[in-house]
Amino acid sequence: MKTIYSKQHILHNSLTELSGGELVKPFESPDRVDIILNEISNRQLGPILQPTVQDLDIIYKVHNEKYIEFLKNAWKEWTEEGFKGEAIPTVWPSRSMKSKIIPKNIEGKLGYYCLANETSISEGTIEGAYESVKVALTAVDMLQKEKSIFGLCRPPGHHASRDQYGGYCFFNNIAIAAEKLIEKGAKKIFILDIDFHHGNGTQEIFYRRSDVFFASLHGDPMQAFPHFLGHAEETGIEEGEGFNINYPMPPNTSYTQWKKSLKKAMNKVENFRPDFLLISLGVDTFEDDPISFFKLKSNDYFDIGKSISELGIPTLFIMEGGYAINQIGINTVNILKGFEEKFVSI
Ligand code: SP5
Ligand code: ZN
Repeated sequence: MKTIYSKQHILHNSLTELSGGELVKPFESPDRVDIILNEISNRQLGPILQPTVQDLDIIYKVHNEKYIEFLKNAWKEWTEEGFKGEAIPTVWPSRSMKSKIIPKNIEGKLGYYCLANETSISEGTIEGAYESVKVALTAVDMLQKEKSIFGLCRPPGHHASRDQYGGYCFFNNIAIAAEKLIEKGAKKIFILDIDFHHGNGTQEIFYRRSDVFFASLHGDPMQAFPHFLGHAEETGIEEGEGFNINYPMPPNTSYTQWKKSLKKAMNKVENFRPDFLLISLGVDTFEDDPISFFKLKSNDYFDIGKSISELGIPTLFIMEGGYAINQIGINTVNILKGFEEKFVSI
């Protein structure tokens, strides 16, 4: 399987994450990519390629114009205000003050466009985020010829909604990939999100649509980030009714329990018969992940890959989370290797 990644992911290299009341080194760190790449070469998964030149206007199909403008200028505006640390909001249009009027100054705008403030914006953040989109788009181009591709995106994307960033995500890479496949003629896309966290951004983007089915397996939002979306009751609205499904699971969920949800989601894939299957690939379901609470083991990832491949659908893997730095390479490559060993096209 070919891997696409951009050397330039390093442009996004924030120093701070607000975690448990402290500013710590971000869990979503640049070395995540290096460790995955290293495992890919050691186990000879296949060629590792840089992204090609891409028309980035497709981002406007997924994200709001003002939001993109905000991201482009955020770091500049933050430093021009004279702030010393990295850009983090302090106030939101939350339930008791829901004004839709967008403030002018950067502190107000950060609150308007941010959904979770563990994610700092620093110099190069937006440039790094664009590189991640290029990776996803290049992977889409190659998927036309290949049965499967791995887009090693960083920063991740599934928490980014139409006009909000957070959860380490700025542009929703997998949603942009789906739009590009549709632009190229695909009629039906299935996005299966197996990151530990609910893909709130992806759900929101496609919630009213029946051409993109979204299914997510994740930690119950009653106890896990992003807390305010990802319940089983959320099934889509209007034309999208019945094309969204969530499988929230409790703390300490084992692979046996998790796989039951996977099988149900795979059933949905089979009934929907998509042209392409897009996987939001997070390995933060791992037992030793520092911010999550499932109990999957390294060998289980091999079985996940094998199971997904049995669907026999051209598959694009897009990297999302995974923070147990020592095993992130092994776990990720186990999924991809498991997929390759089994794939039989139908
Ligand atoms: C792409 C992705 O995986 N984003 C995840 C963002 C999670 N951010 C906040 C997590 C807060 C978890 N707090 C748990 C502390 C356990 N020690
Ligand atoms: Zn995650």
